[in-house]
Amino acid sequence: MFPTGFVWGAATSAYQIEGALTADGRGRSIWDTFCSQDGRIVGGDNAETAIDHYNRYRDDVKLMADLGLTAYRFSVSWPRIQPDGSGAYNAKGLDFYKRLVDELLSYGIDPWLTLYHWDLPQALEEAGGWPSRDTSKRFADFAATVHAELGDRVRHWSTVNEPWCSAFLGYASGEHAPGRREPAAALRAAHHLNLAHGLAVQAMRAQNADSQIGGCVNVYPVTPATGSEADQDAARRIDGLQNRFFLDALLKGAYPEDVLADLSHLSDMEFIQDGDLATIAAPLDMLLINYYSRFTVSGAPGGAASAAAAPTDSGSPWIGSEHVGFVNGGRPVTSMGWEVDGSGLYEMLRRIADEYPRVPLYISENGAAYDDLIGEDGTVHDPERVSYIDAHLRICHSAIESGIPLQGYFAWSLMDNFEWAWGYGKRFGLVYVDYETQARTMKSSALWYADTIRHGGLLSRAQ
Ligand code: IFM
Repeated sequence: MFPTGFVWGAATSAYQIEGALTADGRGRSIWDTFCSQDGRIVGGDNAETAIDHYNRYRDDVKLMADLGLTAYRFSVSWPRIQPDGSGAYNAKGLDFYKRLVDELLSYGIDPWLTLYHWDLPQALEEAGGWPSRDTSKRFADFAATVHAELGDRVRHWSTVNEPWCSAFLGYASGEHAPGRREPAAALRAAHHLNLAHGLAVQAMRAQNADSQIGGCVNVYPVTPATGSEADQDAARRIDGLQNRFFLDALLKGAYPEDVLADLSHLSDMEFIQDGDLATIAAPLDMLLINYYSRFTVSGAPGGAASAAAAPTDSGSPWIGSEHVGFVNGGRPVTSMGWEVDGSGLYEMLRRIADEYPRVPLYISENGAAYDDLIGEDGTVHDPERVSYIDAHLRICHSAIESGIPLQGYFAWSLMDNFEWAWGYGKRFGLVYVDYETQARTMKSSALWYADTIRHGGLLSRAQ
């Protein structure tokens, strides 16, 4: 049994589900541009319709109520609310989120709002994008406006979802929008995403001390493939870029010295200005943790190829450590090629609770893609997903028992959706979506999750 008050949620993001990219005055985002370029998205997919949540949000909220969710984590689309990323706001865009939130509240579902899940207004990219410091300031203004408009009905706020992905997949490997391959720019982007987080926290705090505000990081435990010096150095480097660059900044107010040294050939770091780190480390009410898998790495020359390679032609996101190989650790994998390893979740929770004490923790994303099929009887049987979530929830339970301040869990994702460069080929949902008809069908994992929530804990071990 989980403690009373444990948050049982599911998560989505605007660009992956809404569609309606030109409706009601929405501006253009970097992902609209990226999807229109050849070779960027598997199968040439795009998010013009996605799963039509913009028009079907009432039915989708009803599904959440049927599942018994106590909370729903979603993001707002910046270009829907502020089409050019600066200047005029679009009342119709804001109204959509007000209607969505009111619908959630009418079922007693707590809205958890993420301000940025990767859909930067295209106009801001044209002005320099995240490598430009001004984008952080634009984001703080945007955060203040959304918070002023929705702060009366939304209590839980998070700033930037997975800044690692925006910075390093967007500006180093080019696997994500805007598709740039400029390592030095990616480093600036990473700092400005952190700064954007800090400035937004300040702006929201100044308006309402009751809001619960957090940052959101995607963490991976990193294991050296062998005990060799080269492999251990590879693990230190990847852990530094993936985990410590963001955790240390947000929670300790410092960048790790070894990571700055690894990157010193790229920049003199002049973009890190006095006071930035104090801004970034503004006290948080909660830390949102996205967890999927573990990395095993090798630093040997000619090391193994990535175990989770990008779907399209792209460079390395691991700036300064491009030589590191990602090795198959021999565990079962999901259809993303990601290794299933619940013990890594415990490892990261323990480490975060010990190194950065006193911050309440939430798993804000956890889940798995599998090749789900709808049967002739209209059901979707996804035992691997049940077993994945069951195993990770058991880890969450042990973490709580061992004193880690973990207070909630959000499955990724509520529904199948647009999986970025992978298009629609990867299904993460608890709910199956038929992309032709937009029909929603609860998979067996959804029914299992609903039972778990109803019970307040895990029943017998999932098969
Ligand atoms: O779909 C993504 C989500 O947008 C961010 N976190 C990881 C998920 C699965 O790749």
